[in-house]
Amino acid sequence: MKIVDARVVVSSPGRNYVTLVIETADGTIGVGDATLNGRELAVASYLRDHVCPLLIGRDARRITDTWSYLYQGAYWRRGGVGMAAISAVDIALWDLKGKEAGLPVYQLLGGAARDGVMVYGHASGQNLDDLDASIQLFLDRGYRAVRAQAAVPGLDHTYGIGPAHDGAYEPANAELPEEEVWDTARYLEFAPRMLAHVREQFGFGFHLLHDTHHRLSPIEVARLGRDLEPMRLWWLEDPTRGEDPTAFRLIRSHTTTPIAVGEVFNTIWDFQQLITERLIDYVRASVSHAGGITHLLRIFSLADLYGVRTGSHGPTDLSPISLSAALHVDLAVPNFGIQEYMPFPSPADEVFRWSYTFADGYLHPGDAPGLGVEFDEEAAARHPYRPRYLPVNRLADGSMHDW
Ligand code: CS2
Ligand code: MG
Repeated sequence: MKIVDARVVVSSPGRNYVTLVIETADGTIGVGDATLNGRELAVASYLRDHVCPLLIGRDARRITDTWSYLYQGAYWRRGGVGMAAISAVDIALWDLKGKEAGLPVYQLLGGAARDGVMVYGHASGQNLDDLDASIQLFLDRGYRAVRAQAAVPGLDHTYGIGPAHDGAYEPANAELPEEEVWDTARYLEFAPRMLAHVREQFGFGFHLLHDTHHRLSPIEVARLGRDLEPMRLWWLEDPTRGEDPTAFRLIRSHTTTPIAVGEVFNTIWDFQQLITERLIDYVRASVSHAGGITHLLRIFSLADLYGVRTGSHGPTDLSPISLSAALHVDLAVPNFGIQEYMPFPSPADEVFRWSYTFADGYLHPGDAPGLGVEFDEEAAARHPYRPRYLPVNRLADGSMHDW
């Protein structure tokens, strides 16, 4: 299983994806996702210029050693770009290991601990009527869990609103970052009203989630969490910035609304205090940003010790390779909670052919050897990279705010 080639393909079948392709001497191909939305080329260069040359000649079977070689060997630790690169290598090596064994990756992780992976869909609306229609669509399709986001009255843009089914729910479609205006007071008045409306309309027979996208101060979250307690959320996501774990002590001391954090984190160290002090309920890490399958398993094992469950990041700005890798982990770990799921619109399906399937609100990664995703490099070449950025946020007076 000697590695003879490692190449990076940046393509844009709907949105930008960075894909690592590792080939072994017998012609087996392993694929990894290295996409970092809005900073794609930095990871592509990290891989092409600094990692791929180190992979040639290595034994693809030595996953843990390769992980440590790239992490410790870089001297510089952590960070989004470097960790996305290491994650892609790790995911591709697990894909190769599964292919060599002739087994789906989840079998190598201990086998299925459940029959399917419960997912949540993204319902949203410009107003409450649109939101109702969107939620109804997900319930009709069999989803057991739905995230609800609606436009805050009086604001021109609100995060998370859009035609969620076509993968364009976020305006990552500008050649330079668009500027949006945020107003916390309006949001804090609206969000409890919006989520109470959802429970009044649809009852409590499904799991309800909501994402605050890092925008509140800890004391504002404390109040929101209390206001939302009657709505029995599955989770309130990223209610405040995640950099300061002690902020969550304050939140925890005020509310029983469950908290999910970590889609922007990239190592176990980012989670350590949040998990060991039981300050959060769900780990939101992405397999392609938090060190691949190898490191994600470490984070999830730590979480399991403290009764914290998994809730992996899975938007369409991670490629289908990431979603497949996450599903193998989800199926196998004891403390699985829920998985985010947004179906990939065409033409992503021209470039990536996945074998996971959806039924009754659950995904299953399938039983193809490895991850079960084929990457078509010729199709990818038909969709070249386009510079695209996420928006930024300002307050009404022009101050920068978290988006
Ligand atoms: C979001 C993400 O999925 C989520 O919960 O918060 O879509 C996030 O905005 C993007 O991954 C940013 O690229
Ligand atoms: Mg989020």
